[in-house]
Amino acid sequence: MEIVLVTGGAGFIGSHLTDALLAKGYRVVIVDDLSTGSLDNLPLSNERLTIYKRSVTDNEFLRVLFKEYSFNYIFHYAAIASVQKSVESPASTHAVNFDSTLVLLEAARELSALKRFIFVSSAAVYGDRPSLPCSEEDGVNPITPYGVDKYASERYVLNASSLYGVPGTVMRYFNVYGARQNPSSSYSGVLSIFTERFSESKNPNLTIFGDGKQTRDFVYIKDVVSASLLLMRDERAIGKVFNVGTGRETSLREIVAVLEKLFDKKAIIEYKLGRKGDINRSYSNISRLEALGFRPTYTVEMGLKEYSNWQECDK
Ligand code: UD2
Repeated sequence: MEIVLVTGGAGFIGSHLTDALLAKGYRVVIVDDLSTGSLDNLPLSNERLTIYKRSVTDNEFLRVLFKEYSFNYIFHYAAIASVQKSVESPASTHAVNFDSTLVLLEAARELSALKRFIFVSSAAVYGDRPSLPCSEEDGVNPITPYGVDKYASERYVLNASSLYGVPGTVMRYFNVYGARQNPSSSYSGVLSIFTERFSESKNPNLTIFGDGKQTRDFVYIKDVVSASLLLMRDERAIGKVFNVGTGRETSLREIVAVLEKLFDKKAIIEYKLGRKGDINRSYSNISRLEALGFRPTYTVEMGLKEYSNWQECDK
């Protein structure tokens, strides 16, 4: 049975990938310090699932772990996913968002059965770009510590393919949303915050930073999992970077209109100054991923409908 290491596997995205890997018959080992993830996200009774509540910055633990398991695949999700937090505390976020990648790569060099090291990067590496959509062939311009750490990690992962024979693939996720995304901090993803407000209140109070015309490529969790499984198994992905998005941009104002229609409620919006390091427009060119057979299946309307149904049931 093949074994997959999923760092950050108790988190919003990592836990969905874990479900899909278990359903496909893999054995999954999770390393997660549960700082933002939760055991509630995981099927704890599944005997092919092993969870270690440890940090990916704990080198000694990782050394022992890699002696114990001969991993076939590694997905490196563990990160402090908040761009704003990286702006406020660059040193502490760097230790998680960058150092952990280096340590894992060093450990991966010793694994003879490793088929793939998949690093989860972000659209943050593109920064604020004059030309859109963001394409993997274009240059990058990360404007926050988070983006810089993700980009540096990407380079190490791609170089490890040629330097040490560690077969690496990089996924640049755009704005992922869906079930289990935690709406409760001020750093939470905008769709988790907005959808929760709509589902909980008659007159949802929303804060929009900036004018609300900023756009994002909002990609539903199920499409993200499909893309990740596809990249894991397709050998053409080795040594390459892939955008994972929908190829469409949606503004926050458009999102509010979709939610107003979906819930049949009117939002009360307070506009505040834009956030430091915030990107104005962002959306992906996904032709590289499409060339491997990927098609996004969820529009924002469909994804938000399914997500809000989950939120209602989860109460
Ligand atoms: C997302 C990712 C981040 C990184 C980045 C790359 C999430 C949660 N974060 O950050 O990890 O990959 O993309 O570019 O997916 N906003 C409001 N009101 C709110 C909350 C947010 O107006 O209550 C605005 C925010 O200022 C920004 C937009 O909504 O303009 C999206 O914010 P976000 O935190 O959901 O995601 P982003 O793009 O900063």
